Amino acid sequence: MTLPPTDSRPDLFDDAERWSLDELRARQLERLQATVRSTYEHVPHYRAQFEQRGIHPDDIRTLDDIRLLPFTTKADLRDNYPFDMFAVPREQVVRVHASSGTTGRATVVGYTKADITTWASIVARCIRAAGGRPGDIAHVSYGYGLFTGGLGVHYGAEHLGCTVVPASGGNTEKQIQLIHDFRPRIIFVTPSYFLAMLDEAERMGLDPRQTSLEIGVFGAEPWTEAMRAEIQERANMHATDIFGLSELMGPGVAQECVETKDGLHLWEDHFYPEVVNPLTDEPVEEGQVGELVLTSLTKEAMPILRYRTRDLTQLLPGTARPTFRRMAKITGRTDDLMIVRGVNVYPTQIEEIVLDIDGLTPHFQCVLTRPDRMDELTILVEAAPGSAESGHAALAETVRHHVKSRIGTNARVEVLGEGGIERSVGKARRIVDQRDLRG
Ligand code: DLL
Repeated sequence: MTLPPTDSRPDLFDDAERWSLDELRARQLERLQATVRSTYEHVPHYRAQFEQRGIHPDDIRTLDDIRLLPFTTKADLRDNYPFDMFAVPREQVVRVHASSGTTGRATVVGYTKADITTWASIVARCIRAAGGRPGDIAHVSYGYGLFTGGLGVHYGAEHLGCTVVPASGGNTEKQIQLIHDFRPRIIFVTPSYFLAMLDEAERMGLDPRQTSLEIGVFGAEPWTEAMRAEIQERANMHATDIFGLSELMGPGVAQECVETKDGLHLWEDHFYPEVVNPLTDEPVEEGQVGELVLTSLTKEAMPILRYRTRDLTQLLPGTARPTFRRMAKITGRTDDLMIVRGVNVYPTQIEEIVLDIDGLTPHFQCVLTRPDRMDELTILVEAAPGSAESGHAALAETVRHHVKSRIGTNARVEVLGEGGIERSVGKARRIVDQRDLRG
């Protein structure tokens, strides 16, 4: 495989990427103190939390004092729906986004004018780290709308000086046509939707290895090293990982550097990371896996303290950007954990297995049922186009065997024909939970 050459030019770094570690820590403390003060003075939810714990903004004297602060959960945001978490008058909020979630009310987030500019500059930094440059044509297939993906990346790419193609999600054939005609160098899309685009390109008689695309910035859902290898091979382009969440801003909280592809640098000048044990809420030992907890350091409209992301990862020392710590690729979410007869299973583990087996497409879904009060996992996979149905039983057995030997659990496996697994144009739905938990 010969991937396009990358250049990592430090002359393109912004100021914060050049700060010494001491300077970074000093700025973080200053910004944390200002954030805490703003939440205390302007957000009744936080004021009440501070009073309940008997703490005051003046108690935050070092970065370690962050542990005195309350966590924020998705439930807190729902309880303050729609605008009660804002720390500025509503009139100063120039945009809102919302995430629907799977249950209950949406959570709403807001941005001041300055927040939008800060966000654009952070995403521009991500794009540079991914290898994008001013002047590149940038194709955006993240959804536009209440979801932060499309508009977040759009403003960042414009800020960097790219020519942006706001394709949004869906209408796959048209996307392929646009890529063919406009010749973008960089694409922003969920990895699962990109796979559907590759299938479509092949169906249209185009070779995905021959497109103009050199760089992909993939995120909004977990994806594995096996998926990276699959995409890089099939499309002959660099696949980098971008992480973010609406509650903290949107895409761009962390980004992988193209020259190392060794995890995502967390932009610590804007977001302060911790990793905690989700059961005890205590910090994990350095380098251990746990739940990522993030505090915003520069947000005006909706500052957020110690947000429980539910994402599982570990913190690693910086490499391509030495002062910023990295987060390892996300292995799953605390709420994606499937406990099947006592064994912990995450969809990313299934993804690795599926991608390892010849004769399967990379599309899959995990269906949970509960016959006789026992959880049962059925893995739906899809045979490669043109494969004979007579081979499906053997494929199913191969998957079943790998799941048993590598993860340690029994699963039923169904091999479907071409197109049998639903394609999503945004985040893939990996788990279909059909359990009746009342029984
Ligand atoms: O997904 C923001 C985003 C858009 C990120 C485009 C990257 C690219 P939410 O809809 O609020 O925001 O969902 C946030 O998605 O807590 C993770 O569980 C998951 N997620 C986001 N990026 C990644 C990633 C956007 N690179 C939730 N790897 C997060 C794994 C990711 N999971």
